[in-house]
Amino acid sequence: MKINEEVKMALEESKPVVALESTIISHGMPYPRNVECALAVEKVIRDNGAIPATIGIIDGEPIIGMTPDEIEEFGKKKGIAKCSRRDLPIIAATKQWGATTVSATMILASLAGIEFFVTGGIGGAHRKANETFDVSADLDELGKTNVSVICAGPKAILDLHLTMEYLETKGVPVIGYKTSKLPAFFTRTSELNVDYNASSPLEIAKIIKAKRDYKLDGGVLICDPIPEEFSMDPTHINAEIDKAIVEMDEKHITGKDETPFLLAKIVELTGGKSLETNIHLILNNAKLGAQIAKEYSKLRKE
Ligand code: PSU
Ligand code: MN
Repeated sequence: MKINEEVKMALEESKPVVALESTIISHGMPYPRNVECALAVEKVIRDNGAIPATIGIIDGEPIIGMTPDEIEEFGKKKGIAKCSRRDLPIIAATKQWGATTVSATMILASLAGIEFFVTGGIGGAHRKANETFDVSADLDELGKTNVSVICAGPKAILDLHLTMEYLETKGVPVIGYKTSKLPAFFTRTSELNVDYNASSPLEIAKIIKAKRDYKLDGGVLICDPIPEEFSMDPTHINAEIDKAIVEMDEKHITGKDETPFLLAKIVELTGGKSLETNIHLILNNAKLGAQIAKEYSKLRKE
């Protein structure tokens, strides 16, 4: 594993470090907005007092803290493999490039000693998962790897109810930031409740610390609703999501190709509006993630 100097130093000095994933760059957004977004997210993390570490795999070697040039390459290069827990050993042994999903990013962050990770949305139980078994590896990872994830909630392309049930089974606390409703990525709310409505980054840091003190392996999932001014109309976005899912089924797109297909299709169907929303919410998550990481390192030093 290659850990960049700045990240290594920060970890040695117990400074706050926040991991970022690379699937969102290569499979989640089109070029060049993907690169602009990745660099802007890093800046927000720095502006809020933490060190960013974008994670990806280059020629089989995990990189913890990619350079801006590496991020640019990730954003441009075609055909980078989407890498989850399952794919990691293959990508490493065959010396491929790998864009790490939430699950693989958590694994590599944890190996490097990073405990916080900011992204847009996590994978979850897909609609009809009770028949297809299509449950993202992200959920199992949250159940066992000690990295907490800050996101804007699971996307409504998923079955949110099944996703919450699965997280409960795996023992993952789902915390809403200043909300008691589960945010659904493009929208601030859904019909479901989170497990706890936290009012400050410090309160969240204390919950994570308690989880560690009790040696409860796994992550905490923090859901930060998209700011009001950028949120989408639920009726409109849900109608577009339904259309995208119909087309996915018609085209027999399955497995790891589902999520990237749906993300790209929704951008197309909303005339690019969902992409802008996506970028705003990640920047918003980055701010909260850095604040939580900062509070947590203060708590650890007390
Ligand atoms: N959801 C999003 N944007 C994303 C992803 C999910 O809103 O970019 C990516 C993340 O990398 C996540 C992965 O870990 O998709 C989940 O893929 P799957 O559903 O195949 O597990
Ligand atoms: Mn899947």
